[in-house]
Amino acid sequence: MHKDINTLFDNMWQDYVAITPSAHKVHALLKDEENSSEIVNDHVAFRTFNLDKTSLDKLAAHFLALGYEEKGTYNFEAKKLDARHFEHPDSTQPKVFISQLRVAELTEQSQAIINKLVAQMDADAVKHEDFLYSGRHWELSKEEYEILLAESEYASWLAAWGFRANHFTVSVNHLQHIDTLAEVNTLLKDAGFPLNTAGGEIKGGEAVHLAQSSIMADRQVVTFGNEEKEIPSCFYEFAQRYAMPNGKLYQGFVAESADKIFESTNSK
Ligand code: OOG
Ligand code: NI
Repeated sequence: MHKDINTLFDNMWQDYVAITPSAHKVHALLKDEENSSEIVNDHVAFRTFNLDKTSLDKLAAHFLALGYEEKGTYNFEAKKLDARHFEHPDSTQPKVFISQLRVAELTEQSQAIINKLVAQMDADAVKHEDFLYSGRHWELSKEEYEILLAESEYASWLAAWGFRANHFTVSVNHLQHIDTLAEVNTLLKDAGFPLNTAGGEIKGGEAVHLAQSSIMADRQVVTFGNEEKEIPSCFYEFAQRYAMPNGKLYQGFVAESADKIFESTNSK
């Protein structure tokens, strides 16, 4: 059981920045612009396989135990994913987006690889306090990685990186000196960070009550057996939320935009 939300998110952040040096650099850039040390996190996202040992429900249990509630469900037909998002009654806490790959919809070859990976996990690993920042629980060869990559970028990312936040998200609403997501994007581009341009630099907008952008994932060298390969790790996202007709800020996600945010871990 997690002691508290802050400790959990601190641990997830440490694990994330260790393989996402750009997140530290973007933090420094924004803190400089803002003359402030506080950057508010809008949400984190997790990826998993929809198998018994690793299901979305089992990841979600960690957040439900901390008082989070399920709020929205999403389906990504082409990417073969289901997702849900969770909010805490204390709206200052970050939201959580968890997706899962519908493994049975992949080719027999990819299914066999994924089943072999998950078979190496302890049955109750998913319940451990450190699971949400525990990374990979299996041996994976470069060949297996490449077979998965050819069929599903998502499957290959998850096989290589395992269980950890795949992004944190700057809440643009909470920035004091920067008003819009477009301004954030200009700052990022001027500083040399490559934006994810799938579906445009800004995904969504005021009409859907959520505008999002992200930088492409950093690249890190990963060990596969006795081989090494540089592959995409994690990325940083930026979100601006707008009020709904009832005056409240929209707290959900937008499937069409999310579909493109997933591509921040593509190799290009
Ligand atoms: C999640 C992508 C969706 C969002 O904010 O729409 C998402 C992922 O890349 O795993 O986080
Ligand atoms: Ni996101």
